[in-house]
Amino acid sequence: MRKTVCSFLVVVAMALCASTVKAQQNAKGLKDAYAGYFDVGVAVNMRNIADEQQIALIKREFNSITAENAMKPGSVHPSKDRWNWREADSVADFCRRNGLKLRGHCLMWHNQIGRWMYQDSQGNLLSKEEFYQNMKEHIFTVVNRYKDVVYAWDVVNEAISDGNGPYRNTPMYQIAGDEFIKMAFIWAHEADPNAVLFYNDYNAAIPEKRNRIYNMIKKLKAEGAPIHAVGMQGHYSIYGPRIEDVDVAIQKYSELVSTIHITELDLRANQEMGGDLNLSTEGVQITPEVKARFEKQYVDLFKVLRKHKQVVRCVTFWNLSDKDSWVGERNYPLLFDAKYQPKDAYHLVKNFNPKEE
Ligand code: 9MR
Repeated sequence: MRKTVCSFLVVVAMALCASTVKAQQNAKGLKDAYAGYFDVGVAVNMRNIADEQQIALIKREFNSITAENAMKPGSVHPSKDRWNWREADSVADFCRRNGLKLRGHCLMWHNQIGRWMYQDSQGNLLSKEEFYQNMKEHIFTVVNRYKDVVYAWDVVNEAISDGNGPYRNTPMYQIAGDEFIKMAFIWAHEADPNAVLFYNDYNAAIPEKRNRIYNMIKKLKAEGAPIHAVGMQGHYSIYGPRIEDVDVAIQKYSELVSTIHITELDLRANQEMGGDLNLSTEGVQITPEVKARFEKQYVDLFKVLRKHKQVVRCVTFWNLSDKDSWVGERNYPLLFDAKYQPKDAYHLVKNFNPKEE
């Protein structure tokens, strides 16, 4: 009898132990699975950091934050003499409170930027001197305000053209040519010599655009621009880019910089790629075939990112769940579904086997 009770207790103890181990494993997030590789980040909106359950999810899974919109020039500096810090401050405070790293996004972009930065009230382009004065003041003020918590800045976003290149023909480019890109880096570096400074763009793995980005960084570095790092945004699709192109792009950029981040990762279920705002948010049917492609693309991508762990230091998902995604939940883009539940792809990305690599 005593023997039977003992065996029973041993079995119960083992079961409890196994379930604790399982619970521990389950409790571990992406950031823990990737601890020996790179940080895993997420772009947040204001709702994400106000809702207790979403906060818990963020803290469990991620160790780096990007403000999806709150720190952009148009948000913090809508007109020359107006600053609007409320949302940017709440993201910064969220990171301070929770000991999370914060990537600053972004200092100069042709989108979500007040026109006052580069044109007068009649719509004429400003002189280079006036534009530079505005840009310098903007960069110094923002970088100084978040110096204690922002460790990396996307200094210039999307300055390379998608079509006839090499540069995107923005008003800022029309005023100052590529010198404005160099000056943005110089001033960001002056404002915070410790910040890691990024050039950030989408479709950065597509060979043509990759070469343009590569040549621009090489040229501007030679002219003295402190470009420390490349942000490859992501905004991929289940059909592309080819993982070999991601692999080659990382190798190429590593010739110029020692740090690469995937800054805005999501995978659309349709054929579109990139960060262009004119893209549709049309979804497709998530058939078993689409789901399988989605999982394979994530698995293959993370495999190549792990291979480059010496240089890839952070991978940030662009939004917390499909519900938050700028490409729409019908595009099925992230590892958490519209109910904030992990998809099968989440487990596949998380539970990789390091021995197989
Ligand atoms: O996700 C962002 C979306 O909420 C905004 O409406 C949009 C327009 O400014 O910007 C989105 O984020 C962009 C990022 O800042 C830069 N790369 C492209 C992203 C998708 O457009």
